[in-house]
Amino acid sequence: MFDEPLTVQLKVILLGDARVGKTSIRKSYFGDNFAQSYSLTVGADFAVKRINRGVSNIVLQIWDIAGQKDFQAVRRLYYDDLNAIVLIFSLVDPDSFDHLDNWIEEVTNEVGYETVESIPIVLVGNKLDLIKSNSDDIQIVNEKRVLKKFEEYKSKFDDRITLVRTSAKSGENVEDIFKFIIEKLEENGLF
Ligand SMILES: Nc1nc2c(ncn2[C@@H]2O[C@H](COP(=O)(O)OP(=O)(O)OP(=O)(O)O)[C@@H](O)[C@H]2O)c(=O)[nH]1
Ligand SMILES: [Mg+2]
Repeated sequence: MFDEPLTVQLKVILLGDARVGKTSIRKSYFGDNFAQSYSLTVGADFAVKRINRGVSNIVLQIWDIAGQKDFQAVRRLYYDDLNAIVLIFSLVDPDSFDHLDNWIEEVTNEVGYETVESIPIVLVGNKLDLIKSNSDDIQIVNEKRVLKKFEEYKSKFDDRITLVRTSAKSGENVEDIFKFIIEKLEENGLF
């Protein structure tokens, strides 16, 4: 039947160093309360959001992967069949920014260039609220460095990549991450 809705499963993975806020972003997107205390992810967690888009029923699987080094071997199990990557650093953790390329490399080693070079990618600078707080004891990632990195990624990934600054604490711009992914996948004809 032509008017039968089409169900599409989309797998999105959240990547980045430990403590950048992957779990917090996932929870914020699902409307859960923000947890101030850190509880590391072991292996991976995932949650599913159902979205109606035109004639399509989208089942958005959001995989929130453990960022701690110890979980590298386990992480590899979760990269299969991904449709989009959310690559997260903390705007107040320069090391997490310096490690972005390592994450691209890790995922590329698992799923291959062809996949990474064809799917939507969202570069996320999280903890925006802390920058706005003007606290003295934080180290902010230089804005020029962020823009330079984004330009570098744009020349590599074209318009399949975007940059979003978020606060998982306030929820600011978190929706934009997933909105971009859904729009790009729709453009690509996935549904
Ligand atoms: N102020 C502020 N704190 C945040 C934000 N996002 C996360 N945090 C805090 O940062 C810490 C780490 O957050 P998580 O979401 O657990 O980090 P993660 O990336 O999932 O870490 P792993 O599971 O170990 O890979 C927690 O204490 C959070 O409360 C944010 O946007 N603003
Ligand atoms: Mg986590």
